Amino acid sequence: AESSIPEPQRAAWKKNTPQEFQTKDEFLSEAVRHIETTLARSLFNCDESAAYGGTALAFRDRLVMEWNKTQQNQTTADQKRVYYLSLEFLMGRALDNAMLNTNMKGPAKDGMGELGFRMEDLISQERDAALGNGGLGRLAACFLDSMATMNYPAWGYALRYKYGIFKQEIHDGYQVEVPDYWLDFNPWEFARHDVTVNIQFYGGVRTYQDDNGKTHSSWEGGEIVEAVAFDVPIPGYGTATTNNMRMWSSKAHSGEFDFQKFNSGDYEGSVADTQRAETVSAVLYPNDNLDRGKELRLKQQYFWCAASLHDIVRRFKKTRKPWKEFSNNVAIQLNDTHPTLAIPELQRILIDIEGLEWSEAWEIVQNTFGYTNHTVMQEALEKWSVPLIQHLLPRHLQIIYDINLNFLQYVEKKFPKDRDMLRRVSIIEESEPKRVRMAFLAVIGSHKVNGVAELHSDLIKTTIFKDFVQIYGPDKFTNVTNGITPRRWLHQANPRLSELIASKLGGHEFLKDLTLLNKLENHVDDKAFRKEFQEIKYANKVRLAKHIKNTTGVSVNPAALFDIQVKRIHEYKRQQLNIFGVIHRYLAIKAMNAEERKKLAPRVSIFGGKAAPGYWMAKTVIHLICKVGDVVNNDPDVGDLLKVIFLEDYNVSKAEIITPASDISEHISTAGTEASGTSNMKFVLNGGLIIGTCDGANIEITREIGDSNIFLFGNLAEDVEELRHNHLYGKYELDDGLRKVFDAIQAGRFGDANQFSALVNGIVDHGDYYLVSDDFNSYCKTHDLIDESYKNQEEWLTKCITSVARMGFFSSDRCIDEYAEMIWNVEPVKPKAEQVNGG
Ligand code: BZD
Repeated sequence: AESSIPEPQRAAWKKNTPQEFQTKDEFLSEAVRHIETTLARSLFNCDESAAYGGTALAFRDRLVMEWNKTQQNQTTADQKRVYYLSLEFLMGRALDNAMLNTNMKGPAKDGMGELGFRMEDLISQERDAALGNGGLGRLAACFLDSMATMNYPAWGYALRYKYGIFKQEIHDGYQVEVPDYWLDFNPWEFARHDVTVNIQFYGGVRTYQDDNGKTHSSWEGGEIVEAVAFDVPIPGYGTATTNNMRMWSSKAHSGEFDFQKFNSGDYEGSVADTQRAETVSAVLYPNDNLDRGKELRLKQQYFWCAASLHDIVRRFKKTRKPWKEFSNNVAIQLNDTHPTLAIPELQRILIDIEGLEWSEAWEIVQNTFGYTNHTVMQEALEKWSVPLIQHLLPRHLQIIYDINLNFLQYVEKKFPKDRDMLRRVSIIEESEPKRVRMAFLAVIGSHKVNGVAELHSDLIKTTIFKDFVQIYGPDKFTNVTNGITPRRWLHQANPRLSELIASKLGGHEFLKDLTLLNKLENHVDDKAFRKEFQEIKYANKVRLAKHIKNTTGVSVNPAALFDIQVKRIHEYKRQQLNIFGVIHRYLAIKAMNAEERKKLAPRVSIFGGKAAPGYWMAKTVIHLICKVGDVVNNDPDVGDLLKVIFLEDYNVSKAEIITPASDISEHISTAGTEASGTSNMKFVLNGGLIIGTCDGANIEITREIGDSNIFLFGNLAEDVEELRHNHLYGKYELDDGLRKVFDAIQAGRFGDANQFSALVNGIVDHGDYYLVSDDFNSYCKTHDLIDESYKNQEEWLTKCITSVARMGFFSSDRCIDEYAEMIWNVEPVKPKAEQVNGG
């Protein structure tokens, strides 16, 4: 505590605490100092990148001071902390977020203006921190923002990939992957070379008896890789709380390389070892919703779990509390099954190292962990091969087997003689080779399991975890519907809309309590407000049109209806349904006379998203979109009536430009496959409408905004199984409209038809697993309805405004409060009065 430090030291420290800035000049003196000294640039060679650097460093100083105080304050408060373990954090850029959350963008903007720079240009100098694939990683980032904003004592634990998700380039209509080396200038991280953990791999287990005849196990031998901590400050909005995200980076154990090998003449061997160690945190696996079972991925998972747990346990031991207090001090949330090895690892620490009894340790483990599931799709469920775990983590495999044994004995008692139940719920799948079902291990090792939207949370209880509901009762399973941070996804991405709302609601409180948006409904008939709302949408579309022109060369009309689908390319998300619908529309336009064409609302169909490098079908979909674009965009018959755009390299910072510019966005997964979706929430919050299936959070969005404000179509989740069955037994007919689309593709109207045969055959001959044909007619009709609605601009605008007003539920602040209360049992820690209150 502070009182233990002698007064003169305290005074000296206080006197020399770095200056905070409130004004333009105070900001400039900090920024310019950094440009001159930290970056070694002068007035004569200060370009945009240096100006960005100076601004970032000036703000970083601010964050660091609050960060230090927050950590000190949270330690003294001695309350339960939350640790959010996620293999992905899709943070995007940090500068604008830092300026807005500290409420000091104004002085910075004015200051940099004086140096001759526009703040938007500086902001776009920053590279995205793209340590994630899609929704799962972005959810983790939104949660960090919410936890800091609401003063929860929380840390994120991450892996510091040297290469984030690849950069996507489109060459001649094909995706090309380029490595994303993002670390050459990253002012937001602090290397903690003094915070390291040695992580063990391979080796074997030695069993021995102590003097009392008790048996012990010890994991010995193998190789060591060192984990080094890198910390990133996470500022809350309008609060001094600044939390920590700790990223682990791998390096060779004994310094640069193995000096023993070096000294014995094996120089190359020592270099190879070094590189092998660094490989562990080298690259983010670019698959979303697919498990490929690669050894290096398992190494990453263990490396990061073990380092994080070691850190958490070390922090707990400093409190000198007894072990039974552990879960009153620590809540660990598992973001999907990727961190599930943390469960046997904590059990190992407690029994092998700390000497607790099995059952005492196991109770601590179960009380500590919560597990969030993000998918029910079989191909995405992690199952690690037993021989692989045996080889890499021999002691953990034993512990997993012991967990399973205890669990199966418990089940056997509850359901005597149900052999099939035991086979079904066993952590070990009796395949060749045997495999460890990580989701089952996560359920068994946690006290709560949650899905991410109501439908999804119901589905996990009736499908993949059905037996576990019988075993543990329904209370172990719960729902926390996803949300998004309104700071980044409204205030930062759409500043004009944020200001307009603030002007109507009398301030920015809605950014901290999004339910206040409901007051906007009182203004839905206010002429001036409506006009301004509409103008903002138009301006956002102009901005996106410029980006489209700059990156693709295609001119699009900002007055056209912007129809957007941006997300990872996946068959279950059905970008193929969208592009087939676009072709259908194109064929219809071609068949129209001039009179009919005049009546049609002009459209721009915009796609964006990455395909996993090995996902051939997804790459084919990108190719088709590009080829359709080439034909449609150059067809003089069509003109402005239809444009088809594929935006390269969709990522968080591009989403900030794209999201505010939509009229309609597409969330059209096969019912029952999209766990929640979060971009659906972002689009509606930014005054766009959506077309969607009855899937994931679309259902709850409909409940909140009203079914007249959303365009729903397609079959329901409950009917999917039967429809799939019908396809397999030939009890269906290909939709007529879709047949015409396929005819056009097969006639070569979009280039070599062979290129697209797998896409067509998957539907015609191979069971149409994602039910594109079944939903096609209803999809196209719903788009016709959209055309009709868009013609009545006043009614459309009313729908948009009403929807924004009703989106309060989807703030990630609400999610975090639900997790805190139902799963973590943690309370906020108020920042100390002496901390500066941003916002
Ligand atoms: O998680 C997504 C779901 O598909 C969305 O429906 C949901 O909204 C979000 C947040 O809950 N899942 C992913 O993004 N999953 C992955 O990216 C992923 C990555 C690696 C391995 C498995 C899945």
